[in-house]
Amino acid sequence: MSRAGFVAVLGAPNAGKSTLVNRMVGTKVSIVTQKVQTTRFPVRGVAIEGDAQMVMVDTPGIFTPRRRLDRAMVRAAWGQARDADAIVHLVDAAAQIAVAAGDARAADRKAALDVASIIDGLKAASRTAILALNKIDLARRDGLLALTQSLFDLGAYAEVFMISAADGAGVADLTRRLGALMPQGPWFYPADQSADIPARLLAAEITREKLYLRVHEELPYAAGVETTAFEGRADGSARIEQTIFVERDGQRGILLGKGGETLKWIGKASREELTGLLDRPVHLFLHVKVKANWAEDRGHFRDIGLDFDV
Ligand SMILES: Nc1nc2c(ncn2[C@@H]2O[C@H](COP(=O)(O)OP(=O)(O)OP(=O)(O)O)[C@@H](O)[C@H]2O)c(=O)[nH]1
Ligand SMILES: [Mg+2]
Repeated sequence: MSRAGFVAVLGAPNAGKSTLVNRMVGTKVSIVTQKVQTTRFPVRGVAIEGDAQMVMVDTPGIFTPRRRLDRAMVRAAWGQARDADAIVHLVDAAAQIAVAAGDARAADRKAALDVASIIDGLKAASRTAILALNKIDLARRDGLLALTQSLFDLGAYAEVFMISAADGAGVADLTRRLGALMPQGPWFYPADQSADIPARLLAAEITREKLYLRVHEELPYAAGVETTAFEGRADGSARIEQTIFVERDGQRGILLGKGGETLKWIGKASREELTGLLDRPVHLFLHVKVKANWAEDRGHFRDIGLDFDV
């Protein structure tokens, strides 16, 4: 009898959720950057452990929302947790230890507040989760043990794993455990399928990743990417057109860069990765448009599967 189920990976922004899901799936299904709030909508990847198929659901980070988009992101993350057979609460252990030691950066302190609110949310929903302490490659052993104890004592977790999603340490143990938790039943996806994100959405995400890597401050959060055309050509290549929306004129200038070099860099990096992911030559055309309220556009929410009215 086979087993199959859904695993929601929850956590504060930047905890390493997308990195973990990509590693468990064995291929890149979700974009990763060093910036918070990279993932904007739940992304599914399929991991297999023995006779168990786990649909790994990468979720947007849970934080205190300000914009409509933030609210929809956080709501979507909790929605995935509600529907999952198992929940992994992924915590950046290095950030938590820095807070406990009193030498945290502002981002670490923010993450600690988000972790506390996630624990409250789990308890309010009467859900126990698996605690996965991530980034142990950056954490001191004594700090880790103290952190494990203090978090476990809060009563929201069934068990604890220590992992590094980046280098893979501990991930096999976690995967094995999750596999054993999946209910009996037929698999949801064919054995050779690892992702179910539509190609045009994946293409937009890859470009957004490159944008996050290249521009800073508020600009990444003020930008959205939409694939407007995606055609296979007779020679086997793909022709992709995308629009990057920004909110203000000045942001458009920064995104273009001197002589257009910033946009050129983003386009080249995205095209190169898409060529590998789609396994065919890619012609990528990027346009930048100023649209003050793109993040308030109902159609954009629909495209990325978020609920506009929350
Ligand atoms: N050193 C180290 N870095 C890690 C580890 N896991 C993830 N990272 C890094 O942490 C950063 C954030 O990783 P993501 O996977 O994008 O984090 P996320 O939780 O999906 O973030 P959001 O989508 O913004 O909520 C990236 O720079 C990763 O390379 C780890 O185990 N060790
Ligand atoms: Mg992510």
